[in-house]
Amino acid sequence: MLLGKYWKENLENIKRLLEKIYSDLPGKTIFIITHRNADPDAIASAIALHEILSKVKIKSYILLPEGMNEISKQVMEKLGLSDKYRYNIIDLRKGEKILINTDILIIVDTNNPEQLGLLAHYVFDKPFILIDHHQPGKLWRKASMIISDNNARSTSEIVTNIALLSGLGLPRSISTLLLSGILYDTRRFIYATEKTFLTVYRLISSLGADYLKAQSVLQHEMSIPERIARLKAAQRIVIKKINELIIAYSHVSAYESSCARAILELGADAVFIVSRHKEKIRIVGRAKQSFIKITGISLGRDLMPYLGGLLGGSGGGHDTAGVVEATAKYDFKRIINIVHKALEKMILSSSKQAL
Ligand SMILES: [Mn+2]
Repeated sequence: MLLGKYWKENLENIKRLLEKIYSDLPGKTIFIITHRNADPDAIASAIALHEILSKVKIKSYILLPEGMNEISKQVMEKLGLSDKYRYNIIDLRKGEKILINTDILIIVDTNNPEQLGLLAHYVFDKPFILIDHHQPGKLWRKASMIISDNNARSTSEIVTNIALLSGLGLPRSISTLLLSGILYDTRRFIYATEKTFLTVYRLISSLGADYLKAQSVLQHEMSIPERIARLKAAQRIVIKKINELIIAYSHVSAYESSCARAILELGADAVFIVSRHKEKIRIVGRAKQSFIKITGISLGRDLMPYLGGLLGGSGGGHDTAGVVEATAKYDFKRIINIVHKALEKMILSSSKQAL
């Protein structure tokens, strides 16, 4: 079998799971639980498992602590699944007592109870099966069965292999949903392993997943105001250079981070978007990874806190993304001069600079 060498390590576990499903679970009610704010990988894994269970007449419900995220809602809607699963998916905002009504839980795509939101303190009261691709976490110690896989980069891959091994098949839309889950967690295959591709091959050829559809349902659709903000930001760009680095400045009144991403995409090494929010000004900064490498300057650690001090506010963030909020007067030209001078000084005095 094509996947032979990869399946071996996990084959026995999946077989045990299927045996358990066939022998112990009929007649019982199962809750499938994902992490809070469920992403497409979590949702896809839960729904595919629900389908596999229902094929052998096992009743299950999907419990979502604090609902699903925006992209999951879009994926479900576009695959025409939102209505279909309306009665099987429980969006849990309160009422963790619901767990009393179950015999066994299946927890997917989660390694720590903290990620279960308001169910965190209740899951240990019931036996549970864990199906997950993350590093071993606190849930591992209490799980009555663990289906994991070092070569899987998403839970959807593991569930695909469960579906393949069960020989039960899946509806085309659910196979496509699983493929969206894999695409989402691997960031369109950036983090894929050799096994990911083999699993996807089987998901498409044996289970009928539609690759183009799985891609398109993940596509973020921008609203008209967001697109206009991006175009305006592009129109107002002020370009400056520090040696070989291109620094762009612009101003908009909303969608600052989306505008910043767009301008990086256009070719800037770093970008700063200035906006006014009532009495305050905000500067959203974004830089390419290469900018951090060349300059040794982290926006969140070095530049933004410094600018926050200069402008009478505060700043912070991560290496490539930072923000300053301050009470300074809104004057675009003056602000970009302050930012640029500070940046220039930092870059030119940075010991790591290799310009
Ligand atoms: Mn995942």
